[in-house]
This record gives sequence, structure tokens and C-alpha cells, in this order.
Amino acid sequence: MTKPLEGVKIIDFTHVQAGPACTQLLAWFGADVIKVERPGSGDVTRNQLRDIPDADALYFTMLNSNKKSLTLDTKKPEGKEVLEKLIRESDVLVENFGPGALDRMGFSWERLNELNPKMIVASVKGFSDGHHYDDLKVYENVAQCAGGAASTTGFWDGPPTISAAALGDSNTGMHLAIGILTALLGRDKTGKGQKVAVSMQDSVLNLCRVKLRDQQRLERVGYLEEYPQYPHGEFSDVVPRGGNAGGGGQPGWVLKCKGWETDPNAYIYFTIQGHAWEPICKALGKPEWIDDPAYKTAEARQPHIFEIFGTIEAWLSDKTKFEAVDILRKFDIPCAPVLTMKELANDPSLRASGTIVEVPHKKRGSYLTVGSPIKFSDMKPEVTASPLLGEHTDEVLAGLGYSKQDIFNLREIKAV
Ligand code: CAO
Repeated sequence: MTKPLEGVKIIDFTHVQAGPACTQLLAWFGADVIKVERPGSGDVTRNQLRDIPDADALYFTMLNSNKKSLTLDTKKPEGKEVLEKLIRESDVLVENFGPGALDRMGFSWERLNELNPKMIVASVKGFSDGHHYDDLKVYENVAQCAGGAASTTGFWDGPPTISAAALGDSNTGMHLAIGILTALLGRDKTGKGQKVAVSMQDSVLNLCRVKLRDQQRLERVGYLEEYPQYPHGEFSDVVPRGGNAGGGGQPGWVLKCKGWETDPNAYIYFTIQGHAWEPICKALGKPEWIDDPAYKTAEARQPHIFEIFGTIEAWLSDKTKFEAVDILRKFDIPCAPVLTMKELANDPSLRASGTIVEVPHKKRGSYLTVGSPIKFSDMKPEVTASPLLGEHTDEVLAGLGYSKQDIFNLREIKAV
């Protein structure tokens, strides 16, 4: 089956998570992704948090599937020459080095554009160009703090909190992938490449859009009625942390189910969506609440929302999270069990859809990873193993016209 990105050649000059997540996605969809890595060491994640001695760590294998690996010292003149050849025949270069690293290597945007005016140069940085922090190196949690996620996550009586989801890293990579695909479509019209830049701060803020909405509402009216602080608590002049309340505006909470005393994940998320109030009352055996003025509207419910959640928890006390959801789904009530990584890894639906996949690997045996979350009617992205360090060096160099002797010479001087 041909894949839509077949024929698109990408120089993957990325490391850690933000950049690799982007290029992995493009590789699943058919792009020829050549990961350029420093000889001897490669991407730092090959060694980070290893669970098997001498085998690439899961951190690397789960972010670099479907790619080729070329080792190349791009600070040596011979290495630069190889990279220049590769640039001349590639469509995209993706990088997420620290600020200025590519320029210091001698590959500024101007130089890249001169070498290949059709090439798209895509970058991830912590902050956007010209930002007063644009010289900072940035990792995930730094971005979550700088992008507004941390100040709005957690409980009102605790400190700002980091989300486990990679809002700064993989999320930024997904934004970059959209930018690259847009620039490729643009190139079809103009024949020209362009620079595509995404900052981690901007990408986090993009996902915190509803919190910026709330900041403006707070400034206008002084309170946010769907937050647990309303109506009894205090509001300052900034959006507070709302615990487990719904970001979209529907009151909801994480509620205890049978077994919560011993199982830290025996919970469901329960949403009291306005239109679902009647079915909720029916499901809970509380038909008298349907027309009671103290419960009928969202506004009337808010002052005693925790008492309502308490009643729901009493109803949940003899039901597991799965049993509870099986009952509530029949009433069209938006809810879900709080699932653990173990439950997700073994979920038959996720296995069947290709969202959780088991990939054979030359050194590890096999490993589990998250496959494409995007599904197509005409294409099924297949996940293949991440490359060993330098596994495709000879193949890529031969493709660039280097002879066996040339490759031997490059190895002798440790340029590859
Ligand atoms: N050959 C020779 N040199 C190479 C090379 C190669 N193949 N690949 C990289 N290098 C060099 C770079 O040129 C750079 O050299 P100089 O600093 O001397 O110019 C050096 O390796 C280190 O690059 P770096 O600054 O990117 O690496 P770091 O470990 O110090 O910082 C990180 C890591 C992630 C903080 C930084 O890259 C960064 O801020 N990136 C942008 C934001 C980002 O993507 N962060 C997300 C990371 S995922 O959590």
C-alpha cells in the first residue's frame, strides 16, 4: 500500500522527545526519515532510563520507530560535506537543538535556503524567536510552567502542578508536524521552501486556550461559576487551580468507586452535563431532583455540587469503576473509568485499533508502543522498530554516491 508521504525525504536532526515525536509521525505516514546522530553516542535517550543493559532504552525506541539512523559528526568538515549533500536532495530538515546550535554548526536558515531553496526547515525551540527568553534551553516541565498549564493545574490549596501528558514535548512535535505538512502543500503552489518554527511555550498555551478565556471572564465579572471556588470560596485576579473540575465548563469530578480504599485508581470521572441532568437523576434513583428548584439548573446546583458528588459516591460505593460506567453509559452520561497504564497496555480495543502495538526489535526482543492515534480509511500506518545507532549509515552514504572506500575513510576519521 503506498502511503501519502512516500517520496518525502526528511533529515531528522532531532533529539529527546519534541522533535522525534514529530518525525516519527511523519515516518508512520510514509516519509523517508533519516535520523542524523552523533557517532558513538547518538540521541541521548538511547541511554536514558535503560531497562535492559546494552539495548536502546524505551524512551528512544518509542519515539523513533520507522526511521533510519545515520551517524555523522556535523562539526567535522567531512561530516558537513555529507550533510550538505543530503540537504541538496531532501525536502525537509527538522531540528530541536538548543538556541543557536544549528547556526554555530554553520547551517543557518540563509545557508540552508542557499543549499536547497525548496527545503522546509522546521524547528522546535522553548520560546519563539524574539521572545525575551529565546536564549533558554527548555524541557517539558519548563514549558508547562511557561505556557500557563502549571498555574492552572492542581488543587487551590497546593502548588502549581505538572501534567503527566507531554504538553511541552510531544504536543509541540504535533504542532510542528502540522506546520511541515502545511509548508509542503504551500511549496506545491509556490515551488519554495520556508522556515517553520514552533515554540514549546506557544504550543502549551494553545492547549490552555480555555484558561485564557477564563482569565477574561474573571476580569469582567470577578468569579467563575463552574469552578469549585464558586460561590463560597475567594477569587483573586488570576485564574485559579480548579482541582478536577471540567476545563470546558461542565462541572465534573473524579469520584470514588468500590475498592478505592486499597486501589488508588478505583475512580471514575463523572460529568454533570446540563442536558444530562434528567438521566443522571434517573440513573442514581433520585427522580425527585429532576424538577426540584434546588437542583434543576446548573446555577442552582453549583452551591451544593460537592453534596451532589457525595450522593453519587454513595451510589458508586458498591460498584467497580467498570460496572459503574456500564450502567451510566446506558443513560448517555459522559463518564469514564480512571484507567492505569497497565489497563491501557492490555486493553483489547486499543490493541485491535493499532493504538497500542507490539514491535519486534533486534536487541530488545519486542516492546510495546503507542501507534498512530490518527486513523485513515485508506491507510493503516504500520509501526516498525527504531533503528540501532548508525544502522543505515552505509545505505544512506551509498545513496549519496559514496563508495565503500569513501565510507571506510569517513569511518577512519570518525566523521560517521
Ligand atoms: N555532530 C556534532 N555535533 C552535534 C551533533 C552531531 N551529529 N548533533 C548535535 N551536536 C551538537 C550541537 O551542535 C550542539 O553543539 P554546540 O552547543 O557546541 O553548538 C550540541 O551538540 C548540543 O546541542 P543542544 O544544545 O541541543 O543539547 P543540550 O543537551 O545541551 O540541550 C535541550 C538539550 C533539549 C535542552 C536543547 O536541545 C533545547 O533546548 N532544545 C530546544 C527545545 C526542545 O526541543 N526541548 C525539548 C526537548 S524534549 O524534552
